[in-house]
Amino acid sequence: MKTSSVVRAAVLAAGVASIGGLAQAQDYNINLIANPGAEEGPASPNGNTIVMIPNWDTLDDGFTVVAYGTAGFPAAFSGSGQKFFVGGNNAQFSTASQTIDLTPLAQGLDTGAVTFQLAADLGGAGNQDDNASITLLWADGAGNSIGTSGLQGPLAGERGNQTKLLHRMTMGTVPAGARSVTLVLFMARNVGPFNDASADNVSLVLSRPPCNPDINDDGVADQGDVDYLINVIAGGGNPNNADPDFNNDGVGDQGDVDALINVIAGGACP
Ligand SMILES: [Ca+2]
Ligand SMILES: [Ca+2]
Ligand SMILES: [Ca+2]
Ligand SMILES: [Ca+2]
Repeated sequence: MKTSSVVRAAVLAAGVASIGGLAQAQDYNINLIANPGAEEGPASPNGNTIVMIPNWDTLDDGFTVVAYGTAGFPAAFSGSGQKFFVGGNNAQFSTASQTIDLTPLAQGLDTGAVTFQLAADLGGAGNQDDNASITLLWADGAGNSIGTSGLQGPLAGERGNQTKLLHRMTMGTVPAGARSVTLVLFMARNVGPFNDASADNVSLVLSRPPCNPDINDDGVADQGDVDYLINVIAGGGNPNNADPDFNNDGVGDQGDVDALINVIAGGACP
């Protein structure tokens, strides 16, 4: 059949397209991964064919999507949706990845105080140790590696030799100066021709530490802080070296005063 060459061409086209359309991280506290649960795009009828997987960069290495309940594969569970990622046929190793541009969050990332939470449902089949793992590759503005983070899925023993996925989560600090992150979903086969490593609900969320409304550093958050901030924004002295960009939008202006007043009144951090 010529199907594989057609699919390969489509996958390569998708890979090229993704270079020009790098997804941008626009905010904290949201999942930065697109199509995180394999719900977009088609499913392979039996896992033996490769399908187009929207938003993921794939190689022609077997990595594919299967519907829950397909013979030999896990059953759906609460929150699973209808489909999941699987290692695929004749694949000792297979991968899919997404690279996210973190430039919009640069100001926060340069503080070195941004944290991440990486989570996914990861699994495999029966008593086989086929397993899924995730690696985060953090890079600076020049594309140089500045650190890695990882999440390992369960082996057969941890699954009780059942064909299913288990929730796995890890947290850490984003390396200061990060400007992009590549998430690599890595499927490893240990038994048989089929790579049964499975994954679903891939989530990468970045968070900032809580804001500090005590701008003037006198131990209380009150009108004095608002006055201090207004004075700094107006070009006045800043003896406490406070960051006037309270709402982290890149400029010090009335928006910061409004945000500070809101926080002091009991509102959420911007
Ligand atoms: Ca799913
Ligand atoms: Ca296998
Ligand atoms: Ca204060
Ligand atoms: Ca601001």
